[in-house]
Amino acid sequence: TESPTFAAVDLGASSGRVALGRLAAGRLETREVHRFANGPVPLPDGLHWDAVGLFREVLAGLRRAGEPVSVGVDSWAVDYGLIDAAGSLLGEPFHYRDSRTDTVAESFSDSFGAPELFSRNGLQFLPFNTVFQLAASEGAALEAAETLLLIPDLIGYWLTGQVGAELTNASTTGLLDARSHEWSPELARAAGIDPSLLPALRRPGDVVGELLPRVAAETGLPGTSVVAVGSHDTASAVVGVPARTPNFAYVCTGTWSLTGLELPAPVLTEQARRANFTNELGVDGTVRFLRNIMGLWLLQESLRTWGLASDDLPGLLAEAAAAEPLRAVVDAEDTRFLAPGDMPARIAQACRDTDQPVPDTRGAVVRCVLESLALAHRRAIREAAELSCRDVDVVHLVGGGARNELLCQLTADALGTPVVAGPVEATATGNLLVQARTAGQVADLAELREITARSHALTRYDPRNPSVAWDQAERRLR
Ligand code: ADP
Ligand code: LRH
Repeated sequence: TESPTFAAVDLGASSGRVALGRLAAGRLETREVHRFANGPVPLPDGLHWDAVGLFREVLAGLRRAGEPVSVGVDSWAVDYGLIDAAGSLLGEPFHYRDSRTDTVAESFSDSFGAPELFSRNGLQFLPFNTVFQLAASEGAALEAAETLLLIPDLIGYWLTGQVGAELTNASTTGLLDARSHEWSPELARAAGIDPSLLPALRRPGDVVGELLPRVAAETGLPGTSVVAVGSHDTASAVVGVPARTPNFAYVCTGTWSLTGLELPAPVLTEQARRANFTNELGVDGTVRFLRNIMGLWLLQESLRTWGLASDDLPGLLAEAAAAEPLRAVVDAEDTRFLAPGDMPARIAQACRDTDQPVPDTRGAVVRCVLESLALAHRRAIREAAELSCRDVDVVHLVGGGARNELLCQLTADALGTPVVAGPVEATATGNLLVQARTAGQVADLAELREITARSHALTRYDPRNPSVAWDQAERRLR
């Protein structure tokens, strides 16, 4: 008999896709059946996501999915839809790049006490953590709301009618207790919401439910169920890291560069808080100890500012490869780059602020972005290793950025550590393999990573030159 097929719905901040996967001879065979654009939508009251439009694309993808035994949904973290007693969505979800949290996040953190907040939720301070978004919200929607659903749980609800909160993504809200892994009613109340708004937690591998009859009819999938995966895309991406040794670091590069280590337990020390590290929950009780680096968003927004499309990327990357090395770097964790806008102008200003030459061609801007990312990867990995007393022998770079050879090489150069790039679709891979495990086809995380390593062509980048020049570049940012 044919081995069963699984369907992964992976909603990234810049694009969404539906991919199919099945195990054959110890490998995962995958096939993308649908891909669609995603991004912020400016409405009069702020930046939103087009959640209903995304759901339409999910249905379109599932229509092309053959007959999968299950579907798993993952997406970016922190954002949510509010549902009323009748089950209706109360407005399009806000986008995490919306500015309404700009001042509220800091004042909330100050009045709660930043050390106290970190000791409870273990999270890095990012202005868009759900806890801050809720503290910044007011008005009718929040008052009418019965249930808060994170984006993958909202899609899961529309597919099955079942409500719940998958644990890995719940851990990004700032409302989950880092030790007990339960919702914290105190944090919910501090954010100004009734704790009953937060639905029951579910774990990766749990069955969410059967497709609603209308959805089953629409997609032609009568016998398919939805299975909870690591619904935070970064949780699934780290599952999809093809590590074969324990001393690995990862860089999940897409819109963001999520950079750090997988640990068995959170690091909740004052040093970790000061270094602004986060402890997000992964599959099988693992912890993602990492920092959010602005990532390829810097490049995406530069392209948008120049009126260029992703087809223009290869040409620009060739210009960047030919540009002068380490002429100027910026701090790729600076929140000045968070909101949509004229990224080349912001980069130029950041260079002036640090007495560096302003990149004067597009190739130079792209080079500056990639070197700044490489430098930020280096800083995050070195600090994560130090704060958790671990060694790092290899860096796995996964996600869309694994297609960027210059970024991979620069990351290896900056760190002085080999980089293994791929898979590009680590998130979909992690999503599919967790479903395969629920179906009884895979045992543990180690086996699942072995399957990933066997299934993908990976590229190794060895560090080229001594890292003195990178040490100097780093000092320019201090
Ligand atoms: P997300 O999941 O956050 O939407 P992805 O993992 O899909 O992001 O990565 C998107 C990024 O991948 C793009 O911003 C782009 O920089 C990079 N990328 C995509 N295709 C290529 C390519 N052919 N060469 C280099 N980089 C690429
Ligand atoms: C990446 C990601 C990241 C979050 C951000 C909001 O897509 O999930 O892990 O911090 O989006």
